[in-house]
Amino acid sequence: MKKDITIIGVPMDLGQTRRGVDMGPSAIRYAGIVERLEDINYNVQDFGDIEIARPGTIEETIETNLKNLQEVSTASEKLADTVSNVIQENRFPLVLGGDHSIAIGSLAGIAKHYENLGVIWYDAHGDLNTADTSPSGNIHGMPLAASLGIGHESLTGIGGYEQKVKPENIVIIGARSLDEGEKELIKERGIKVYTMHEIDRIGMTRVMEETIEYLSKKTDGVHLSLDLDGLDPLDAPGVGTPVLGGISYRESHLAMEMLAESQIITSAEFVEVNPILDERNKTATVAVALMGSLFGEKLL
Ligand code: B3U
Ligand code: MN
Ligand code: MN
Repeated sequence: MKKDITIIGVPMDLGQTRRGVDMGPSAIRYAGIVERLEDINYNVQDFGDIEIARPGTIEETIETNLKNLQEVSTASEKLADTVSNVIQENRFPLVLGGDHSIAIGSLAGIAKHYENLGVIWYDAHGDLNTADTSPSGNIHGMPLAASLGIGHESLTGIGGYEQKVKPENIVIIGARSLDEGEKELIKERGIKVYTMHEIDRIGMTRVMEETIEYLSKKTDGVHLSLDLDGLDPLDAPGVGTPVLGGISYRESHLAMEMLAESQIITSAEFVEVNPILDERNKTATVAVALMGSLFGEKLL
């Protein structure tokens, strides 16, 4: 069954320090996401953008090294409510970032609708930092930890509950830049990770077969959180923290096509598109093409 889709833009750039990622939702719309999905016969509604405060407009009352904590936390609550309403209406939420801190709000809104939500974290990074382990204080390096219930309470408590996802329901794909604290957390909690080493070694086909098998056995819904920096910077140059040696455009298409075939994905977000750092909107165009495949576009 094809669900109707609601697109939610989140022009968030407060989770990191490079300007421009707030224009991600516009760039993705400009690259034709609505038409692309309508062409494969979806009913698509564009909710528009969640309102994001400008830095410094919300008074910081909390003592912390986390940058823009209160703005990020306020926006996350709004996003959580919006996403939750979309699911309530029996529509598929497709969230467009914005930096990856928005996943805190997405997951807070989504997870309350599932007993056992699975998460595929497609990313060069683990995003498993906390205030204590973060080298940067940037909240976009923390959303997966926050969603596990680890970190500052202003991030872990979004939506009024702590643990959005269980460690055994997470699969990270594409990791190649993990901080020491993140590596420890991965081992300690037993989070499944396919680093670039495994992708090179066993190939994307097997990585996705295993991921789908692992998650479909024990979850009742799966959220895809796709950070464009999971891809190689040659294919997706418009991201804030590019890391060499990433997943190719072709491997990513294959991954999306296999997810489409499996029908396990129940919500998705595409984040970190930064048109200011991009080459002629290439990264947004790649994002749109991947969304096409995720929603079942066929080559033949
Ligand atoms: N792990 C580093 C860098 C980083 C995380 N996510 C992105 N970059 N995009 C940090 O700052 O937490
Ligand atoms: Mn990320
Ligand atoms: Mn990343």
